[in-house]
Amino acid sequence: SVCFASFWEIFMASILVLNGPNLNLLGRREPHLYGTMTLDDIEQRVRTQANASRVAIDWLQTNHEGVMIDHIHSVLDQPPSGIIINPGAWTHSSVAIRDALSAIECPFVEVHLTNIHSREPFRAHSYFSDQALAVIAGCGAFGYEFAMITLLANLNQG
Ligand code: CA2
Repeated sequence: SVCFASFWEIFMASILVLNGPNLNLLGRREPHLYGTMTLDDIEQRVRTQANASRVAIDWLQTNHEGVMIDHIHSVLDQPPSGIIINPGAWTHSSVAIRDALSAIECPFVEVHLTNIHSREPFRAHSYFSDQALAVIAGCGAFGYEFAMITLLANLNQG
């Protein structure tokens, strides 16, 4: 089965993109902080990039912690090649999502639109960063694209 997994990954890598609470408001409120792109705009850009790299994308945004955890559990037995996660405010609060992610046997990249280190002090701590393959903060929507490049580069090395 290990052989089959690598065989499959050569032809079709898959990336799960997880977005936490309030990110559905992007582009509609606080553009000075979070930019003018909507989450749908970001998803379109990521899907275009994925198509060009022959990567399958599974995209989720939810405002409900349990929904996020259940979705992570749903890929336990068939993990994607990698996960891109912007946990939103759960970055600073959720041991539960951290634990769920740790159970999945694939690397993840943590993305933040803003530089969480230049904002309120409570945003500087993340429950995810020490487990992440990479952390990208302050690059706006580009962060998702950089995260995909990082995951694919890591796949090709492994
Ligand atoms: O910078 C990021 O991507 C964050 O993960 C965004 C979260 C914030 O709690 C984190 O500290 C950093 C907030 C997402 C909420 O996005 C909004 C967009 C428009 C209007 C209001 C909130």
